[in-house]
Amino acid sequence: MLRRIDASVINDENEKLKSHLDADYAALADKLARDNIDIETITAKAGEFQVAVPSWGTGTGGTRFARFPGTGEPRNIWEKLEDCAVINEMSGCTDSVSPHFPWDVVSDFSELKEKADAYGLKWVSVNSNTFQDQKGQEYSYKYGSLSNTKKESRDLAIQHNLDVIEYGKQLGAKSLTVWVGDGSNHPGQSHFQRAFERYLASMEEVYKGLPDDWEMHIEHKMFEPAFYSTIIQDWGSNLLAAMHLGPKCKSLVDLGHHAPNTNIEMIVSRLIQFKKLGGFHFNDSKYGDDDLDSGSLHPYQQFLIFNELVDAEYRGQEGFGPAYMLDQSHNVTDPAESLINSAIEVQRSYVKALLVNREALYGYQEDNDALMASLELKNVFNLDISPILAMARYRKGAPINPLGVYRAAGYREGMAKQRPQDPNATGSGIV
Ligand SMILES: [Mn+2]
Repeated sequence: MLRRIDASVINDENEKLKSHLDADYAALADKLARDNIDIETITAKAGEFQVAVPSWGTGTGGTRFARFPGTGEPRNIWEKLEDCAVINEMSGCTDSVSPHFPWDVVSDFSELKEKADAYGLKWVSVNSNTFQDQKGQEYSYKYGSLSNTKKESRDLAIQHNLDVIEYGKQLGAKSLTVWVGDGSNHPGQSHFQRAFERYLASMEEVYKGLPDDWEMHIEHKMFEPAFYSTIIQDWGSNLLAAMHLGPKCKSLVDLGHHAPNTNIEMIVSRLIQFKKLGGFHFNDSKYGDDDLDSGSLHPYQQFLIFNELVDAEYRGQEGFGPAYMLDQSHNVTDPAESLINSAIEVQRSYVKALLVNREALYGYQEDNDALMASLELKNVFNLDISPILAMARYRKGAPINPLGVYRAAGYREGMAKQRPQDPNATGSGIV
């Protein structure tokens, strides 16, 4: 397999840390064994866990005030793919890439697929972009895309989504993620029901273009760019749209797209129950933002979400199989470092959720023993399971200390030389 960072760099660094890892792993194995948990079963599941990287996340993001580009940033999808390969080599748990169109359009998709294959990367959910006008676009999205009052703009947005499906078919993707910024900034500006009717009618046309084995995922977002109302503002509108459109349409949960203090894990449970959970965009949020690194602020919330996901897995819930993806914007860090770290934090939440004694928890719930139920979750959350994650990586040839190896390899410094800044580069976006 084609590599971006030489395996010998990883092996040399791993050699220095292996004896410490062995000791920590053995201690954790003993501790878990006291609760009748076999660490090897958990480590094997940790090794199977994967979360996709968004192509646009490999570039430095920005705000509506300014963007401060980093050095050695990828300038096109080929270079984004290179960085995604590095992120996978370091994290050992990001074997797929989610592209965004038209940013990532190429003239020959088979060539792009071949390149990804060589790196051992798959393409997952394809994303459409009708939240900005493209150069020379005949009908504007200024007042909306799929819900625009003008048919010409709606038709353009529909056709773009159908084009994105065609790109995805060539890459081997199996789902389309649709997020639109359509909404209003003034009370009275938009007729809520008519706008939603137009959106649904447009989405029906997109739905018709889905191959039989594809899914369409709708992403909701509370606000921004519209600041008064947004067409798919919350999970309620999202679910209504997904139910209206049909069984191949499901809801996607972006952790940063809810009002502060929203009980996201309960929303996840509801979507699981009604077979409408399509996938996730993982990130973290403090105020109204949706772009902080996963688990950087609310690791317990992320764990509680995975508690619901692992519970569904444990119960063998019908129709359950969400797609996991990161969606962040990196303004003050090296995007590759943030994505490596975030992927591992998401994996950490998954692994911790595996350690919950489900039958004991169900028992506490039946007995209305609120404190013991709560402690069943909290005690697991408080465990440091880092040795499991590090061992899972080590066994697949990834680093025990990913960020240490990434820095030791001097990847970004090398890219700064190879990739001089292109003032016309496109590709970083906040979704
Ligand atoms: Mn998102």
